[in-house]
Amino acid sequence: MFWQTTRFRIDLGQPRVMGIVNVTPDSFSDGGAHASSASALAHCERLVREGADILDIGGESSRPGAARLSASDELARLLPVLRGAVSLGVPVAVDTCKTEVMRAALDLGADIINDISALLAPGAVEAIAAQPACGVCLMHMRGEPPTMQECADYADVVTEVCSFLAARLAEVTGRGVAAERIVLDPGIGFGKRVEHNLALLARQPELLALGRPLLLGWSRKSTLGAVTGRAVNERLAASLAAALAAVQQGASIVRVHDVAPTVDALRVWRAAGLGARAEPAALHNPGASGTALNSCDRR
Ligand code: 9MG
Repeated sequence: MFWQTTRFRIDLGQPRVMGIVNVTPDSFSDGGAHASSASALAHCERLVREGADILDIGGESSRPGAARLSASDELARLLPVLRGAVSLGVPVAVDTCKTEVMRAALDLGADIINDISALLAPGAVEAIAAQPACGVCLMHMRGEPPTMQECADYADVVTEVCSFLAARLAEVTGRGVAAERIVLDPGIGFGKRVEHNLALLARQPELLALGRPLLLGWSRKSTLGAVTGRAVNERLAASLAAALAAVQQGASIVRVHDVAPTVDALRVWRAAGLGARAEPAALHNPGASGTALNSCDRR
């Protein structure tokens, strides 16, 4: 199973670690520690040294209650960091919901668009379809960050998230984006309460049945605080446990702040032989298997 992105065809035969780089003064979990371009780029370099397979750079905070930013302010934060990050030898994702930001990031060489609103903004699907190969992550979110926790009501959260992601996958592929460019994400914490997030973990195989690889972001999230009673800066152990549980439940990519410890945890998981995966029939890609590229090989 592969994830096709602009410059890299990422082999998902083993779980991949996506390192988070927030270029935001109001990020929920790192307090805006990387708000200047130089320190954000230094953080990118550090995450790559620690073993990140993919970088995810964001200029607008998506924490519950976060204020929205204009596209020009988001670009002013993002582009100087992206310019440097694309030369670090790993695929670079840009976390944005704005079509204008997607276009500019792709023009500058971004490999992946990570969109917490699943390309629902006007023109977003067209911006992705206009590119021959960029990757995209379609995430489920109920409402929008400023108010999303007020929308956390579901009859059956897993069924509703599956239906939403299936519909977005059908829409985006129907408009010309190859399925092998797309991964799906249930959006832990985005308009969901503790019990919803835990149900999504317990029933993650239902999401896998959508036939695309899953990206999961549990790192430092409030559900982990609710379960452990720990503050955001004390959630490393809980984040590692959640990442491993997500991978054990079939996740292909984990989006994390703490790259080095996650890489170590996954090494132990693989050494124990737990990493061998049968390829689900729905995920088999005969075209990709013929090319036999190694992990994250450049195209
Ligand atoms: C930007 N961002 C914050 N949390 C996220 C998550 O869980 N998944 C994805 N894809 N992006 C996220």
